Amino acid sequence: MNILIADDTPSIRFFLQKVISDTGHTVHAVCDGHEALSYMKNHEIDMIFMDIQMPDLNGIETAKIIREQQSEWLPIIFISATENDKEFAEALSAGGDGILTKPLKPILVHAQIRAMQRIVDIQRKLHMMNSQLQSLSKTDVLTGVANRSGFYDVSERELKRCRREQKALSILMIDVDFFKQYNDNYGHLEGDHCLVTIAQALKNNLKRPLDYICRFGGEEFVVLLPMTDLDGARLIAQQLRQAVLNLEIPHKASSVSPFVSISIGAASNQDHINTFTINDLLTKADAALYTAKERGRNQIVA
Ligand code: GH3
Ligand code: MG
Ligand code: MG
Ligand code: MG
Repeated sequence: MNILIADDTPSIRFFLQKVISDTGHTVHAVCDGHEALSYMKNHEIDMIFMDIQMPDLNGIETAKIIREQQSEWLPIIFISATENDKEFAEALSAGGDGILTKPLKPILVHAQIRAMQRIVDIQRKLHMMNSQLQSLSKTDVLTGVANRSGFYDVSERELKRCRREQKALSILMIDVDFFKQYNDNYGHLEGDHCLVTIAQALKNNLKRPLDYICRFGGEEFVVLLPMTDLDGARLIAQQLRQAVLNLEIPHKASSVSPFVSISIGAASNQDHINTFTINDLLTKADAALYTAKERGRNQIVA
């Protein structure tokens, strides 16, 4: 942990620095509440030992400010020169997590650090679980690519960015041809397996880091192409269509190809950068996809 000491008495700062360093934690010391607050603006700290009686801004006032400013919980252990119950109660109400009285004893300082470390560890674990859950909720369980919710997050962000830079953004709507027949012929499990293979092929053939693929639902995928006009989108769509054909997944019930194929509708906001929404683009790409199906499938309409 990074531990901060705030105490106006030099001998206490010196003593605490030594005692805390012995535990292997990193330690920094300041002389009063103002210094503590300004140090915390520029440094990440995990715990603070703070004198209650300090001139100017005392420990209790400083703790109140910390609790107002910090969204994260930060362990605050007060140090007091007096055994004053009323003051102790006030210090804990202000947001303190523990109190040590002077003269400080190393054994209690160490025990206090271990106690706070336990809670800090739990807090970190919860953080990690929270971000894992967050990322799981944006991922399609079957194929491992993003799901629709992930797509909306990223596409809104990228749309704003493209607008700022006055660059076009394009969308591909992809649908597997005659997939109902594929399921009917090879079974639903084989159908699932086919979707996983297609998703991976699509993902592997998107070379730029900003390009983003999601499973939009069923056997439909949507690809987001930031900083890309319609010509660029058409080019990428051709590569993706070819990549899926190259998988050579047999599809004997398809009337357009011996192998599983896809149809793609492409749309760009290149002529409406400041007005088109993501839904406008999806609607346009969906209409293009419908035309691609009508014209015989296994092709791109832009
Ligand atoms: P088209 O060429 O016009 O797109 O024909 P299609 O048969 O692919 O179109 P349709 O929308 O009628 O059928 C889509 C099929 O995709 C129906 C459904 O059973 C299948 N499907 C959707 N989601 C899944 C899935 O998660 N797993 C499997 N195995 N099949 C799925
Ligand atoms: Mg003092
Ligand atoms: Mg479909
Ligand atoms: Mg289909």
